[in-house]
Amino acid sequence: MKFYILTLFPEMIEEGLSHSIIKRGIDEGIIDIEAVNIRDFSKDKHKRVDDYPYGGGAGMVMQPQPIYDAYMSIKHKLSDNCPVIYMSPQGRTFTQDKAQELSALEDAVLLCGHYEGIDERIIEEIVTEEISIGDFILTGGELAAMTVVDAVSRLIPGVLNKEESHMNESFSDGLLEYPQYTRPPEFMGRRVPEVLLSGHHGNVEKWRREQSLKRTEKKRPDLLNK
Ligand code: 4G0
Repeated sequence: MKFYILTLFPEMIEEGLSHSIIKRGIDEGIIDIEAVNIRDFSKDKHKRVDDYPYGGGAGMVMQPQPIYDAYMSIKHKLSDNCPVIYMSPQGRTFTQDKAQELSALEDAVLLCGHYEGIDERIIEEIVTEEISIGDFILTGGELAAMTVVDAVSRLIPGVLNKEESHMNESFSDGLLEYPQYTRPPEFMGRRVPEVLLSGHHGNVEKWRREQSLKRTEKKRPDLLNK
């Protein structure tokens, strides 16, 4: 899968996604990330990409032309049904289901806004959907885009190894993960639950299922009603 990221901070994207699991996915050719610098498409002699909002008010708005030209510069490389996703606090909340849906695509464009947002005509003209990673405001859409790339990439076959893949199953059953322990058997006077040391596989499975349910009830009761 190829991700095209339209941004004012391409180095932030490249640096942020150049580690561990995502790096391996890129190195193995399973995923590809192209950060396109919107500022390169400014026609202003000072390379400006923002301007004052019509009607007045606080803050600046990203102008439509540099974003449009940045998009047109990659358009010939995009698949026919490639979504153009605007990372915005006004979008639908990103979920594991949404990550699963996107992971089936050939490619996706992620548009990162700054300032008070972007000129509405870009949303009408090129954006196909808006996604939010949660109800909070960030300085820019880059951290949101990187979150989406990470969550989607780890669902693409071959990006995770066999061991790492098990971690996906925990959220897929809609329950939280059971408690995990490693050596030593006692730490600060706290013992690892005896059942885990017993070697009785059936009992271990039963205990873990109970713990998952209890934990979900306590920490995320909203998940149980789904
Ligand atoms: C668009 C995404 C983009 C509009 C982006 C800000 C949070 C998220 C941005 C604004 C972002 C998120 C109207 C402030 C850039 N912040 N929750 N910041 N406004 O996904």
